[in-house]
Amino acid sequence: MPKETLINSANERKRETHGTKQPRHINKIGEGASTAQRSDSLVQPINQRFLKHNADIAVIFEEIADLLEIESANPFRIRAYRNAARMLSELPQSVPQLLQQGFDLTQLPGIGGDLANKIKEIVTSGHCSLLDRLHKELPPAITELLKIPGLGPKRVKALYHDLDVQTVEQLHRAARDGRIRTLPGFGEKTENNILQAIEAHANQSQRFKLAIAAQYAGALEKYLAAIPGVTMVTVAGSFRRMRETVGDLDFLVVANINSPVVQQFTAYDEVVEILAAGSTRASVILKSGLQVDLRVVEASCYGAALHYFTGSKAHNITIRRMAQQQGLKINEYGVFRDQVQIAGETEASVYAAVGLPYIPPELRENRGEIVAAKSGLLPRLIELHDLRGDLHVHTKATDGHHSLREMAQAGLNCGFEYIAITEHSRKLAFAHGLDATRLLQQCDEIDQLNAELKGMTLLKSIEVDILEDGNLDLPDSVLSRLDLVVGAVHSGFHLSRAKQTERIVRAIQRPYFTLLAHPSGRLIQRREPYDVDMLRIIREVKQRGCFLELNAHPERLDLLDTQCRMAKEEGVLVSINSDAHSIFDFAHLRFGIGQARRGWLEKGDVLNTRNLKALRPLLKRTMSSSS
Ligand code: DGT
Ligand code: CA
Ligand code: CA
Repeated sequence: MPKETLINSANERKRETHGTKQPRHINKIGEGASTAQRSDSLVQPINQRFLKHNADIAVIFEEIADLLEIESANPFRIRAYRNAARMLSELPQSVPQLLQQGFDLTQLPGIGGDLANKIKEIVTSGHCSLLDRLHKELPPAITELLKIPGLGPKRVKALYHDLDVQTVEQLHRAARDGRIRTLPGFGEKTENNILQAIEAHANQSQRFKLAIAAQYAGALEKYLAAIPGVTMVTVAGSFRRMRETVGDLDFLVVANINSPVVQQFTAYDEVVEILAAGSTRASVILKSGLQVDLRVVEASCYGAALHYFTGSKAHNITIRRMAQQQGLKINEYGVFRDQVQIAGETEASVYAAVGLPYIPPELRENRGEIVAAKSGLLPRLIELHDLRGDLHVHTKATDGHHSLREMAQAGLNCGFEYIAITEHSRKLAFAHGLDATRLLQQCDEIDQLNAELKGMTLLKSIEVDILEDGNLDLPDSVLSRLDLVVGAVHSGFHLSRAKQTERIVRAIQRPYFTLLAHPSGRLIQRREPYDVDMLRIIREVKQRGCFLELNAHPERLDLLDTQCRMAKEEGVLVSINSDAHSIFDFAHLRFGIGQARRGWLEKGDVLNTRNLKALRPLLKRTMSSSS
C-alpha cells in the first residue's frame, strides 16, 4: 500500500475519533456517536460501501461486545469482539479497500471465519444482523449507561437485571432513592460515586431551552442586521436544527469587509464578557449566561459556512467523508476540487456537489437522513401552516387566562378552523379543575358560541386526569357527551415502569379516550420522563384507534423527537397542540413543529392537519362505547 494512503487513513481515523466525541451531559443522551451510526447503519443500502471505515466497524464490534456482556454471553465470544474492535481501529489499511482487493480477512490477527463474515456483512450491507438482533433484545439507551464513569458492562448488567435500570435518568433515580446500595457488590460508597458521576456528567454544560434561546436570538438578530455593511444574518447550530435545548448560539453573518460588525457585536449591551474577538469571528457571553459565537463570511462561501456551522457535527463528518470519496474537499469556505471552489454559495449547492438533494436542518443528526436523501426518501416535513386546528386549549374556566370567545378568536387569527377546549378535570383542584356539572355547563356555552362563530368550531373536550389506577377522573356518562377526550398524567410520576405502563394502557382502553397528552411527562431540565414502555403505549394507542399528542409548550416538547419517529413507524397519528392557557400561547406551536420535523413527521402523520370534516370521523371512532 502506498505510504500516502497509510498517512491519509491514519489522519482520517484521528479526525473521526475527535470529530464524533460528544460532551458528556444528560441532554445529549441518545445522540451519541454510536447511536447516530446505529440508526444510519440500519438502513444503509448495499452500495454505501464508502461510508464504512475501520473505525465504524470497530464501533459496531465494541457495541456488540458491550451488549453481549450485558446479556451474560460466553466471555470468549465477548473477548473476540473486543479484540477485533481494537485490532480494526488500529489497522492502518482500510478494511473495505482490502475486501475490494479480494484480501482474505481471516489472515488478520484475531479474525476467524465468523468475524470475517460479519465484517463483510457490515461493509457490503451497512449493518450487522447480530447487532440488529441485540438492539431488539436490549433497550438501545442502555449503552449510554456505559458512558458513566465507573460503570462497566458488569455493573450495567446488574442494574438492568436487578433494578430494571435502562437509562441514565433511571440510574439517577435509583441512586437517589438508595436502591443501588442494596445490590450485591455495590454498597453505599459506589452508590455515592455513581450519583456524583451522573451529576458531573449532567452539569458539564448549561443549556438553554429552545424557546428561551429564541428570544435572545431574535433580539440579537435584529441588532446585527441593522449594522452597516451586513447583508445577511442567520442563526446556525443546534438552534437552527431546532434542538429542544441549545448549548450556545452560532450566528453567521455576511458582511462587506469594512463593516464594523465584530466591534458592534461585542459592544451589544447584553454582553458581559468577550471571550474572543478577531476580524471575522468573536465569542461573547450575554447577561443571561448564554454564549454567542459570531462568524463573518463572504457571500461566495455563505452556503458552505451555513452548512458547516449548522451541524450536527456527526452529519457534517458523514457528508465530508462522502465528498472525500468523490475527490472533493468540503470545509466552511466551500466545496473544492483541486483547490478550485466548485460550490458553496448556497447550502443546496453544497449538497448538490456530493450528489444529494437539500436536507432540512432538523434532520441533520446523522440518524439516517443521508441515506434517505440518497435514495430519494427524505420526508416532506410538516410546516406550521399545515395545521388546521389545535386540540389542547384551556380557558379561564380553569387555569387559563382568556375566555372561550377570546381563545376562539385567537385560533381564528392563526388560520384555524377548530380548537378543542380541554380544561383540567376535578382532580386538579389547584387548577380549579371541572367536575361533571361545570363541564356540562361549559358544553352548553360552547354550543351557543358555535352557533354564532363564523369559520371556527369549538370542540367539546376535557384534559381528564388519568388516575393512578388507570381510571379517568370523570364518569363515562359525562365523557361520552364530548367530541373527544384528552387524557393526561399529572401525578404518580414515580410508579414503577410496569405500573406506569399498565396505568396508561388501562386509560387508553377506556371506552371514551381519544388523545394521550404530553405522553412522556417530562419537563425540560426540571423533570425527567416517567419510566414507561412507550412502544407498548404507542401500540395500544394504535390498537384503539387513538392518537398521541406532541405538546408544544416550551417546557414540554413532549413527544420527544425519537418518539415521534416511533409513532410514525407504528402508524399512529400525532396531534401537535399548543396547550394554550392564553391567546399568546399559540405561538408555541412553532417549536412543536420544529420537534415534529426532528421526528421526521410529514403533514399526513399529523392529526390536526386534517380539516374539520376529515377530523370528525377520526375522533368519532374513539368516542363510541363499543370501540
Ligand atoms: P450546542 O451548541 O451544543 O447546542 O450544539 P451545536 O450543534 O450548535 O454545536 P456547536 O455550537 O459546538 O457548533 C456549531 C456547529 O459547528 C456544529 O453543529 C457543527 C460545527 N462544528 C463545530 N465544531 C466542529 C468540528 O470540530 N467538526 C465539524 N465537522 N463541525 C464542527
Ligand atoms: Ca451551538
Ligand atoms: Ca458554538
